[in-house]
Amino acid sequence: MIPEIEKSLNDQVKYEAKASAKYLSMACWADINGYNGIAEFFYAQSEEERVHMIKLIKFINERSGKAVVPEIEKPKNDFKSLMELFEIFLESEEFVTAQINNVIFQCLEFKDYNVHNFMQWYVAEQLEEEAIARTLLDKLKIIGDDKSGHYLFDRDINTFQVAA
Ligand code: OFO
Repeated sequence: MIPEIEKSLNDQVKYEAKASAKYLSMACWADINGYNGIAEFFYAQSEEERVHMIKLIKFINERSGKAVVPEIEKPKNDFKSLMELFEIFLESEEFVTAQINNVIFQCLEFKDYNVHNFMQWYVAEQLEEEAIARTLLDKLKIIGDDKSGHYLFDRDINTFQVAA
């Protein structure tokens, strides 16, 4: 495996691990503040990010690279509001998308079409996740500070259909 690409993929492992830890922390906050639907949503998101991380790790190792399990700092665990929670969610997804785009760009520079092909799965996944994050934030903006709106948002969050 091209060393520069191996380094970028290992960086990506770290971003997925960080996203997983961040969403787990967000799930905990939601759980202890009575938002059970939102907690379930972020527990599931956290799990998904872990799956993304493992998929990268296996790919690196199978291609004669060396995957590095990253050290992760403690994520933020207190949030001012649901709005802040979902703003962080969208920012986090946008950040990951930008990093994936960098990897894709690098693959083209090095003419590494194998990794380029592998990364297409992440491109599609990010498209979907960003769409979900944007839709949820838009809904919260409509709801504003309305408590019964928050109640319904929490109740229904796992049933929203989002077209990416
Ligand atoms: Fe890993 O899918 Fe979002 O960040």
